[in-house]
Amino acid sequence: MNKKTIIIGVTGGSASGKTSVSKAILENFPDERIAMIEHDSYYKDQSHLAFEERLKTNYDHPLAFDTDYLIAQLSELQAGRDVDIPIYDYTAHTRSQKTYRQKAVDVLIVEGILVLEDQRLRDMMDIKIFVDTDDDVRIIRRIKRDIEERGRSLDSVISQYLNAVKPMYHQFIEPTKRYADVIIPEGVSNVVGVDIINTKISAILDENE
Ligand code: UZR
Ligand code: MG
Repeated sequence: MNKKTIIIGVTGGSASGKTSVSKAILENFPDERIAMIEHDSYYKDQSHLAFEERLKTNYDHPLAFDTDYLIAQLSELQAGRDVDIPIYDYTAHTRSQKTYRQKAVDVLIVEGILVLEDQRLRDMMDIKIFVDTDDDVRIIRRIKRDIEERGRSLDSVISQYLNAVKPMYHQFIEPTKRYADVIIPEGVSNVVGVDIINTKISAILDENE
């Protein structure tokens, strides 16, 4: 029998805890069965633009992503073929020259701020999750992360937040909550929510055996 690849979408605003929730799911299953794919890996290549130009891109808009490429690679993985996923460089604001090899697995977690925005992507998903964390908690985390891990200044994080992150959240991300099967308040600290999802995945995996 041909096994079906299970696709789980995990979305929520920037710094809501999407990555942490995804990792909490990943930890529960053996590596050869489950993997996480980040929509961020598919930010468009901007190497043809000068660095100053790249700074003007609205990275919280659906058009910043090469979602066609994500869909194509997900289809390859569903067909049982390995793919080479691009690696994004947040400091240079463009795709790097490097890729990483992803093997076909039983469960794929597709994580990102806009993974429920594209209908074709939604239609590929078996479980759709929205991580719902208060705006003030998200901005505090975002400031810390972008300064420590993504090489930004405090002023640049604040202006990006007010000019793009916040308005785009309300225009594009928050409206996708309606498509979620499950809404997890407060992300990974919501142990019960994460547990329920893991139980559901185990059940689907058992059916697939
Ligand atoms: P998460 N982002 C950048 O800041 N620079 C880039 O080159 C590419 C992305 C940010 C983007 C978005 N926005 O809010 C965030 N801005 O990465 C999404 N401004 O990542 O879901 O991990 O927060
Ligand atoms: Mg993240």
